[in-house]
Amino acid sequence: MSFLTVTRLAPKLLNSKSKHRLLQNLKDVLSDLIPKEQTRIKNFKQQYGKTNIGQITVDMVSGGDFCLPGLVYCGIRFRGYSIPECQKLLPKAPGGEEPLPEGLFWLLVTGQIPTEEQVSRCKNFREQVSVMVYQTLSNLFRIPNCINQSIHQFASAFPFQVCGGRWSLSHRRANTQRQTTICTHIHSCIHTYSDHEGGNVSAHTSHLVGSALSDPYLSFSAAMNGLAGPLHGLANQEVLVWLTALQKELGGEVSDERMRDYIWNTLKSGRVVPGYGHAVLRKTDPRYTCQREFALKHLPSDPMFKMVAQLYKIVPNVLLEQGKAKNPWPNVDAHSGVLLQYYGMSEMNYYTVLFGVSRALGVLAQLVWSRALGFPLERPKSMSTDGLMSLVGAKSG
Ligand code: HAX
Repeated sequence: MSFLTVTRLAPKLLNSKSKHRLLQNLKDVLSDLIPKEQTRIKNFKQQYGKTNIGQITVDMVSGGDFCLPGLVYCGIRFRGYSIPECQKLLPKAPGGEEPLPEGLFWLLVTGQIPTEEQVSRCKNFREQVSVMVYQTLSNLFRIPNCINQSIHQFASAFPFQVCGGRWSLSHRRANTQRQTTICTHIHSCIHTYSDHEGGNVSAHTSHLVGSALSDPYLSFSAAMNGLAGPLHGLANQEVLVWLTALQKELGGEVSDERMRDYIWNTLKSGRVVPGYGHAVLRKTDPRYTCQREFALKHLPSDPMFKMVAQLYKIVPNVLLEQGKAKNPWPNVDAHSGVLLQYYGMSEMNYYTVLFGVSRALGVLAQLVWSRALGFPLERPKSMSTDGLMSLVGAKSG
């Protein structure tokens, strides 16, 4: 896990190979990069493999791994580039203002900013995908397991009561064409979802499953099931459900005071404010900021956006006053639903699927490197509570 992250945070090093500008195919570029990176990691391990990089405490072991120093983290960056840098440097569609997904994938997998020619070759590859693949993907929405999951008692038992939908929805085929058209308009809003270091549930799951040499399809499916959780990817849908309920209950424009009361009622009923807080970030999510800037430019008068903007002024103070959340600031999911809705994607159940489409770019780029560098099976050592107690000399009675 740690070496994977080292690779992901060493982009500029890979970037220095200017000759890659001449290689137009992704496969050629990777064939050149991979042996060099293999050697670099091997040398690093040989020299520093036994170097101690931190301490492990009982809190870390029993606290969901949150603080284990297994990942290097320096904010949300794509191979070292900030979101605004990516927006500036990556190739765009003619007349477009946002990076093309193929260019972002190229960056994620190679660490290099691609040329327009390189991106267009990737796009050609996409066009070769057989119709059967699309049909099969469409049919996957009907996996019986997922239907079972949506009616299972866990779905209703979850304390966050507005989490109505599942990512594995029974998406209505009749709408597929319309949704696809909408998707092409809004893909520029969603590139921000593609990657976010290796520790989040979806990225980590794909890495874990892939470490058993499960193929990319299996690894990605597993990741998507993690993404479907309301504390992770489903949150963008939850946000919109919550906003809609807020709008319905309070009416059109509302005072800050009434909005504050509504937020407190949410908290007092034992629910979380969706779209706020984060496991590792301790500031406003830069992906939120990116989407906010997009909204300020393209939909400044949209009533839902105005509500999101008003919440941004109020929620952090309420969460600070409550004193529980370590990060009172909005995350990426606080905004995306409003953008999607504005562009006509009214089926909220589909939001997490879109997140998944975007996240595929990041986790699959990661998987390429995991295999190229031969990362081992991931197998954390586990121990019982009694074992942990005796390890630190505590009485187990
Ligand atoms: N509203 C109310 N309470 C919150 C909160 C929020 N938005 N965020 C955290 N808290 C509470 C936690 O529930 C926890 O309470 P308890 O001590 O009673 O259990 C306490 O504050 C400490 O939590 P934390 O350490 O700050 O946060 P965690 O690392 O445990 O959890 C979460 C991080 C993102 C799951 C959390 O902030 C949350 O539930 N947020 C709302 C759901 C959400 O927006 N999820 C999307 C996150 C981004 C993402 O992955 N997108 O895909």
